[in-house]
Amino acid sequence: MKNKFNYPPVERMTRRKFLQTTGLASLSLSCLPVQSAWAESPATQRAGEFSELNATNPGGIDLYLEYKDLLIGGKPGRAIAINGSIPGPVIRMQEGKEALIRVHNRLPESTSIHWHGILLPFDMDGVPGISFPGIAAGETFTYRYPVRQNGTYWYHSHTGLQEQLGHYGQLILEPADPDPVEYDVEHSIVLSDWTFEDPHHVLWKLKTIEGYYNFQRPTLANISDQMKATDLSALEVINKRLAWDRMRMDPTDIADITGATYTYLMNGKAAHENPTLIAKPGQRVRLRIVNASSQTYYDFRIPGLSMTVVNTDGQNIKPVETDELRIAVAETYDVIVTLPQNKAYTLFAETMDRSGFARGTLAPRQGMSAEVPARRRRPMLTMADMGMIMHGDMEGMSGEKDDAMHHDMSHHDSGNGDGKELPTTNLIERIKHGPDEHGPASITMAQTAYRRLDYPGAGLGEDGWRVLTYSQLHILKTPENRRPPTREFDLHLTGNMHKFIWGFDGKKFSQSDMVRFQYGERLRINMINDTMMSHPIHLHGMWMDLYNGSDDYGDSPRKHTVNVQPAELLTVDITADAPGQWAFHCHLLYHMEAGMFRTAAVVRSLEGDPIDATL
Ligand SMILES: [Cu+2]
Repeated sequence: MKNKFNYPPVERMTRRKFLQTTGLASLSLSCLPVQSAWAESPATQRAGEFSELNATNPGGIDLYLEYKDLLIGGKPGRAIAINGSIPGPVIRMQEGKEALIRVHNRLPESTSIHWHGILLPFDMDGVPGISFPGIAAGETFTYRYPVRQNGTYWYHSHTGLQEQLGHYGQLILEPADPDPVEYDVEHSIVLSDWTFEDPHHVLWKLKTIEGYYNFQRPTLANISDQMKATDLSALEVINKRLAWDRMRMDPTDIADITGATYTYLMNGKAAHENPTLIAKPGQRVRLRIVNASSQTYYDFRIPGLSMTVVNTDGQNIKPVETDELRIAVAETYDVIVTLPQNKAYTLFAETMDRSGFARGTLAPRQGMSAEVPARRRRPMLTMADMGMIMHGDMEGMSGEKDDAMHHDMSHHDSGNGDGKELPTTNLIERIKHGPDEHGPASITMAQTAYRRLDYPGAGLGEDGWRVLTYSQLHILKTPENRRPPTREFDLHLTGNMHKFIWGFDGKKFSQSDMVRFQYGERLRINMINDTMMSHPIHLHGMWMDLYNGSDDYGDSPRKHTVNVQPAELLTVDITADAPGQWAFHCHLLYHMEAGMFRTAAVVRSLEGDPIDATL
């Protein structure tokens, strides 16, 4: 058997070696921007000055896409602006009406807009090569579709790496019925990440130089830091590191792109620009938070204020009070907060890897600010994050049956139409990681994936305040036609972070077939994260009902994007009610680009071609 932990000696290059070979060692990394020839002019507009449009008003709206020089965090950068700004305008739509959007492509290249989380005819979904050919340079494409839902969503490019350049904005769909969420004022919070490097250069470095942006690796010098943080002796720390090394994993690989290149933005503004949202004391303030980042998870909190979470991914949930929430890339959360007094509060969005933060202020008037909290320690992944559960490590797992451990990993389609319903509760608690046939693209992390809905995530939950978990999400009103699934399959999230190959079931998109959903069926997907990174998995066109471990299956939340944590087994159920073909992918932009992507075709029979929904 091939030693799965041995790489061919070629291709792998450490950062140090890269710097030596290229003679760049003496240059600071920030000296590689693409816009160096560009000179700042006083007339240059600042990023973050965006407008608001209503796409269901008579006549519809026009969006103009162009490259534009903007001041981003005060520094000149070349962005893809929508109607002159990054983020693009906030677009409102009224449920029950028809949205009409003319997109004018003034870029010298093809582009697209995908309406994230919106149920629509598949040829309006905006994914080049799947829904339509894309919008060629100089062309105008008209999107027109009925608005059949409400809530907070967003839109973005689905072409190449354009999203990294600012091609995104917030969508707000106003409900046709009275909104069950009561509020006096509302504000958009669009979180994102920005790099002054060419995103293609970023991707090239990720593929070529192991851990390029990870400057937080353990070194001999910081052994004492780790001892302090973990209460371990020096010997234990060293042993731990040796164990990690044997597995070719790095416990600090929380994010593959970090503050080394990223400027973190809230509403297009860097932390020092302090974007300020206005609310009077006593008002119920609805914050619509979207993570429009390419690659960055945020941990969001407002020190001194508790937040009531009322909506996620556009869906109203039973209100749950919390102090902090992790927002995966492409997720949305709406929270209600109230200023108790006439003072300012910091909107603090710390990156999951703690390499930076976005920040703003919620205050009764402009010009106020509050203390900005210190960044916390960089989290270390645990052995549990690697699926290395030792006996007795996990509370409540000791009574587990051994057969669960040896659950059959092969696809177990039970077929459709045999009337057999799958259980809705008491799902298997853990499962073995993928078989070795996942091939060279998969660094198999032996052993186990398990349900982690109660786990707030690496680096969270030990600060003495409440942190939201998926197990706390319960839908406010059970959707109609929610029924037990009749077919299921396993989907392994696989990757090799050292080679920057990402895929499903060990295959990149280019090597893979379509995933087939049978029209009308109720389908279960067990996602098994074989990697040590979190992946936000997004399905276009259809909801994923998240199995949240609740006894009342009817109140599971439904999501367009689910965060699958390291070594997690996470189950979703889908009603395949949307004819056509749809994208199904990891929403980390560079993972998607590296191959963590599938086409999900809704078919009449599982062997057949996609239903031609345009007829
Ligand atoms: Cu991913």
